[in-house]
Amino acid sequence: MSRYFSPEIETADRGRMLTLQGQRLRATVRHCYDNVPFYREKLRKLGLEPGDIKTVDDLVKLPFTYKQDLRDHYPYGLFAVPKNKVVRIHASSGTTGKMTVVGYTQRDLDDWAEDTARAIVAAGGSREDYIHVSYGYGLFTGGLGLHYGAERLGATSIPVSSGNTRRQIDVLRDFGSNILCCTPSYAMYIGETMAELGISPDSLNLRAGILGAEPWSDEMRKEIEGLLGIKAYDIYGLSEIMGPGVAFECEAQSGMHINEDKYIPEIIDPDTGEVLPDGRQGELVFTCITKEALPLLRYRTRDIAVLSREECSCGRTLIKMSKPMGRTDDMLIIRGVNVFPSQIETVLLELGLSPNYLLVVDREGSLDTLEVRVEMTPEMFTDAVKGLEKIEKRIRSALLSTLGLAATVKLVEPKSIARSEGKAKRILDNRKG
Ligand code: DLL
Repeated sequence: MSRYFSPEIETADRGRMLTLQGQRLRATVRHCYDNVPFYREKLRKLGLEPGDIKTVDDLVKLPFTYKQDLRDHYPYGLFAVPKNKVVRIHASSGTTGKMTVVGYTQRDLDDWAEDTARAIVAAGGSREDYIHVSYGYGLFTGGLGLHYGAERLGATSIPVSSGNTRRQIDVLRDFGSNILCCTPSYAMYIGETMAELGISPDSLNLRAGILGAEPWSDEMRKEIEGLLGIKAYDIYGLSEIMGPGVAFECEAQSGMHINEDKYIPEIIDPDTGEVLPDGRQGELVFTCITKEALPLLRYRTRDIAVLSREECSCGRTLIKMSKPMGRTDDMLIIRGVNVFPSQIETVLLELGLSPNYLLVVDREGSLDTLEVRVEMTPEMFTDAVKGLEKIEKRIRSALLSTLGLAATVKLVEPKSIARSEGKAKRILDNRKG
């Protein structure tokens, strides 16, 4: 069993990596300039020609790209190839009702499968393994992202998708799954359910988990490892850049190696945009250097992290990022679903309700819960209880269809949600770790 999926890249020396990145960056900037009017205009405004970008050091000259830019060009306006070259679409939540839509050519999908195949090998996987994929299949990138990586490696994918925990456990046990891919909170839930059912982890063949898509702590890692009898590896990614596998953890379990042959990372000061040296905490920014369908330059992830070039005991030379330590915006991740308070506000206003609301996020056992408290208008306050229940139900189903997330809804008395003199406080996050 090889320790690396792409040894020549994963252990490349710095000089070789910089040369490769430079070549690919030049080609990408040219591709963006020639095929994406948005980038052509941006570069022209800065007085830049593609030829001005020669090496990775020139990256700082390039403009940033924001989630808002994707939204402004919804759905396909930043695509750099004709429609007949796009073979797949995925999407994730945007800051308002609109989704962030991403596209892939066949070569993009091949590159992506390589990313997640590297992650599976780094978690000790090989072609002998059954890879149990419990990330959601669909517009979310988790399911299909790991799925194709497993097959690319020559392992066996088991596309269970998320939900139906009892059946997940049957499949884990009866099909002999070796590696479980899902969000850390779902891994924990599976583990707890097994304990409740009296199913010992020893009755499974599970060795590892490849867990990500939401923040999780080292304490949670220990709990999951204990409950499932596995080694739990972190995996990071975002749809705009590719999906899961932008970065992945190795046996050292101390940060995630970035697939920097495809995504050049930078850490910047989120307020000034200034690039910070390795080791400093700031906003993670990625430039895609192999993407055909949606090549993004200096994309502001809003994730706060630290980069490190310290030698890794696994032998990989790929730069490492820390676990994301927070976000520069107000995006919440609840049961793996990205949620912006502004989306909830839009739903409430569309239903003619008060924009005074509070989101209470908590964790019951291992599952995140969301309670949306909405102030009644004075007219509603005089309504009979039955009428209020109906409104709560309407809000609940509107939230479910917009966010894909079940929430508890509570109508509260007018003026009972604290007003703020500065920024409104919309979120009460009681989750720890
Ligand atoms: O969550 C892709 C993914 C799927 C990653 C499966 C890993 C496993 P999005 O839905 O676009 O894509 O959400 C991206 O999720 O900017 C982070 O804030 C957060 N995130 C992703 N992975 C991690 C992680 C997928 N390992 C956003 N730790 C990112 C903490 C994570 N946060």
